[in-house]
Amino acid sequence: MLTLYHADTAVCAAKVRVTLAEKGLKFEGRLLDLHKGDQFQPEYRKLNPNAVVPTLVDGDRVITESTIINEYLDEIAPTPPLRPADAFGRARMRLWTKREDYIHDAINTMTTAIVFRADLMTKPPEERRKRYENIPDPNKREKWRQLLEHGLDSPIVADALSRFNKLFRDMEKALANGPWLCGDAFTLADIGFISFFSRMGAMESAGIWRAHYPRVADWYERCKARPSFGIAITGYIPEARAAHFTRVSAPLRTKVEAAFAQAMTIA
Ligand SMILES: N[C@@H](CCC(=O)N[C@@H](CS)C(=O)NCC(=O)O)C(=O)O
Repeated sequence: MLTLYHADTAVCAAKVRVTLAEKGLKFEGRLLDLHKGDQFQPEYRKLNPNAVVPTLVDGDRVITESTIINEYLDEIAPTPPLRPADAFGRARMRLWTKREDYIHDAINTMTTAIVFRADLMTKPPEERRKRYENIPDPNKREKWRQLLEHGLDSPIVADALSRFNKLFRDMEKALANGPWLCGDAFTLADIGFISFFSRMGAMESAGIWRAHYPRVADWYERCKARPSFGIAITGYIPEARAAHFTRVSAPLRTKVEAAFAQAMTIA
């Protein structure tokens, strides 16, 4: 039996749920509340020393890192295949999946600057500090501190938007050759980015690709049309949370779009 430690709206956990849904694999879910700090509990950190989700447990085997978990799932349950059959195809796919952590960091930047910041600025400074002071990685901790202080005006945000622009530009080029990032077949390369787009959409920021990258916009519509999108992504986002994301993000939409346009000029 597969057990997945995950969180409802966490984009990295959603990446793995999409793979599980595409393969029709059953799993036992253990939901963590990241806002309450379940990820920092010593029992969980024995499984995942980085104090993040997801973690997959397969019998007595513990696997961390969503990109690696996705390849593991494709190996233990090869049908339908989510990797190209040939070595060169898999190498090309991994050029996409290798970028996932780098782009995830940008997603985390935007979510922290837009939503987490709005949530935490209403709380006393000690409570705000508590949200990030247990993060094991000192760079990540410092990033949180700066984003809570400066929000969208932080240079970390400009860097995140520039990462998106480069990704969209490369995707736009690749999608001239077929409906999916590796051509005709839907693969782990596509899966790796879907929940990131969903998060940006939930933060009212879909305009940053819709306005400039039409093939990317069509690709995302195709991803949303797959049953796995509803099962693994929207099916886990509580309505109140989605409404909260919209409420907090809508007033910042123009600012995000202007900052993205600026990032396009320097990328
Ligand atoms: N590279 C890791 C990143 C995992 C990650 O950062 N997960 C986030 C949620 S998407 C998390 O658990 N954050 C914990 C926190 O916010 O303290 C992966 O792909 O599994």
